[in-house]
Amino acid sequence: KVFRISHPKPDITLLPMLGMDKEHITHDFKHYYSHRLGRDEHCRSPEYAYKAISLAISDRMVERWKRTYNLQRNQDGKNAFYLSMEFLLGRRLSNAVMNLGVDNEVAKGLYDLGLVMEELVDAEPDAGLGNGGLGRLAACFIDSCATLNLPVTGYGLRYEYGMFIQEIVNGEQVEKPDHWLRNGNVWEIERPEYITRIKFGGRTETHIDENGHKRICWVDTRDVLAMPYDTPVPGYKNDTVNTLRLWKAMATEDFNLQEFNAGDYAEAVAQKNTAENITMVLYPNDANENGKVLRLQQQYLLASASLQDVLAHWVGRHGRDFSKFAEKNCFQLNDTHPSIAVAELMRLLVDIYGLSWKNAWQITLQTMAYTNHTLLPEALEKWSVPLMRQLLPRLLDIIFAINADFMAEVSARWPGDKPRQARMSIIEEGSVQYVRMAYLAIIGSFSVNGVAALHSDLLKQGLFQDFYALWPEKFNNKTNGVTPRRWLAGCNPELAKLITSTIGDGWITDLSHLAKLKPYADDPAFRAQWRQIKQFNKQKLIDLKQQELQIDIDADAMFDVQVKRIHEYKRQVLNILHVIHLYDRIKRGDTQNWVARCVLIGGKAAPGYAMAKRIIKLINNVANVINNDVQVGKQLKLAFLPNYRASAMEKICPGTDLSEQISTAGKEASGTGNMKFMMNGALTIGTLDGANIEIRDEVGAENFFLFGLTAAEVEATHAHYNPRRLIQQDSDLQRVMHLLECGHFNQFEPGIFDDILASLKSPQDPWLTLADFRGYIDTQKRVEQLWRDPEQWTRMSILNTAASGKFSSDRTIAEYNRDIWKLAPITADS
Ligand code: B1N
Repeated sequence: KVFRISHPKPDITLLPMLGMDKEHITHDFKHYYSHRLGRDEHCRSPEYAYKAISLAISDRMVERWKRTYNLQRNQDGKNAFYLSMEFLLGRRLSNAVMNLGVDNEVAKGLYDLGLVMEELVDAEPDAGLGNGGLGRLAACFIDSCATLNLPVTGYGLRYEYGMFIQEIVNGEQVEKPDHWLRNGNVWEIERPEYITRIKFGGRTETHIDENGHKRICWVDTRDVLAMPYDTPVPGYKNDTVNTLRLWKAMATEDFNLQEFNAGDYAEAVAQKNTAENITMVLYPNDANENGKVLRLQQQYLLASASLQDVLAHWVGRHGRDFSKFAEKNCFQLNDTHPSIAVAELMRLLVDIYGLSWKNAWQITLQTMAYTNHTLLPEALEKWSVPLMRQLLPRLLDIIFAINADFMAEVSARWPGDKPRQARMSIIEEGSVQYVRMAYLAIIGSFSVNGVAALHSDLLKQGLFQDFYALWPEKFNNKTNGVTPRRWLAGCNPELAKLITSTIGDGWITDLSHLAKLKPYADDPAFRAQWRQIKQFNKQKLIDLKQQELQIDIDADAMFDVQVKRIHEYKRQVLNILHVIHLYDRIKRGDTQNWVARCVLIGGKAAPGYAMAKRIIKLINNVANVINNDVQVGKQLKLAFLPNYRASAMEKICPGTDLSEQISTAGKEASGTGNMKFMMNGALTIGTLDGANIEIRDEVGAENFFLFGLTAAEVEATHAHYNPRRLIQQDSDLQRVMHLLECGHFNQFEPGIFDDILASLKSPQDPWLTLADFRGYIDTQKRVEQLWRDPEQWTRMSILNTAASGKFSSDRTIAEYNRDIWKLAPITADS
């Protein structure tokens, strides 16, 4: 028998709040450095100093985190959940100190100890749990939700390996695993108390219960556990700290042991790997299909664990009364990746909580909302029916049942229209059947949105037109945005300071205030300061990159930048054609009024995307020829920036003069890098695609360098596209193509660019690169004309920042909340 001294109630709460001044923070810093991490004054490692300061900051966040949780719980209002396979958080320390409002205290305190805050910040590995725009958008969104005091929880996966690290060897991309958790992660808290169990495989059985009701059981499954890890999401100086809950797959305690006799014990334990593999690695494909069993397992684990978590919480508070569930909960699906949640919510409500199908469907339809992020057919997810039957048999049954109800609705609306039924069915027929996940998402959601005005229109007119005809009220637009905390205040402190000293600091939480800068565009003194800061940021970028890139860059050159995933539709090749054209002009001596340029290109290629990898090689080969040509000298430089990622963008966008947004019109759903550059005073050269259109609307056509076919013209051009004729008719293009075709950039590597050249010259080229060549070259000339007038350039730079207010993710999230979520902000006095 165990004897315990029992207290009526354990007194373990209510420690006094920790001090936010530099004395208290540095005290805790020292404590963690010496006691928790066990280092001493002889250990001068920014890694451990980073960890120690992060622990001190994390403590302060945890206090506000609990407070937010309790306020939210007491308020008992509606909650939203952002389900996403990707949260590209980047670095957390600098963001946390800024949002807690202790950046100055921390920097001063560390300085007194002989430490430089920036060096500690740079010691943090990026949390690269995303590919590109879609993942970074999710990270900006949760920042804005916390800043707007909205009760929104992020749900995602805790990949052991994030986005791969890109190295360039002999001009080619080499992928290195990103074991970002190697040195621990001070920003997360493991929560074994909320472990959930996820079923895979097995089969379904029908039982009749004591009331004579049919109950379906999913049996003989191979289960996996999902362990939650919570990361705090601090709002900007508002004491709100929301939660990002990331799931890690784990083997069940009894994993497969029963299947093995004692002799196979080691084998059975080794099988744990199969379970834990599920969240081992992020699929590194951006806007492309993944199609692998492991990916479907990831998707289901995210959907099931998150929904079970929300339902368990609901039942804990309300019992099995779901009558108010839809009033109080909303799930936002970040693309189709988590859209199996539609079927999973049905399963949980019907099979586990015993609701009727009809009732469960009402709840599902009132709680799910779907965001589409791409029109590219190769990115539209389809899962083969045989695969789904094997892995998720119960979910497949449910999808077929949803589809049967839906087909009845379609045939009632359009009697006898069989082709339309086939077009709209969740199940694509063929030698193998497929489940179309986008259709499941649309049918199961009350809201469907695109991510920029053009994109949302194209969804209604094209890809989803049948669904738009059936349910026009479901469709809406939510133009993307980026958080001004990270993407202006944090990454560009000098510019932020100038802006604040000019118009006050209201812009940090209401970016529309930036419009007040407009009159200053005509103030020469202000322009001089603005220009000086840009110059400073360019120099900083040079200092950072010069050694690594081994090229001599001049801060007076125009910094012309294209950083984003490498994809044919984004047309990095068009950029290269322009660079080769400039090189050709230098070699021909056509250099009157020359404008020195430094062209920077960065981005990762999906490891399986051969053409994208070849484009990287092309950029590097062209760079080699140009940068080593003494005749070219400082007139033109080209560099590929390896391992582009969120923290790299924080250094690149403040020092950029010209932002390249040159995708084939109609293909880039929105783009968000375009917004970051604009905020930081870059001018844009771009097509009428995605959010570029809205950027141009905001800043005015005269302050934007537009070129290229419109989306409608792109569609019309395909039928009669004749790239060979375009080459014949344009002597500049002819010379550029000749340099490429004669192997000038691949003297000892014959044929390596043949695929790129063939696709440029193909009448079937989906990206119509050569169709936009002339317009692009001419527009670049206009860019140079303006560059030669620094006063005018600076004026336009200021006007771009001043007009960027719309592109705050605070505005985007306010719209999601107004039109879709309808949440009341968390307040202290409720
Ligand atoms: O989402 C961003 C947009 O700004 C970009 O224009 C868009 O290309 C991007 C499958 C995707 N669309 N689809 C993806 C990512 C990963 C994956 O496995 C598709 N990413 C986008 C934010 O709206």
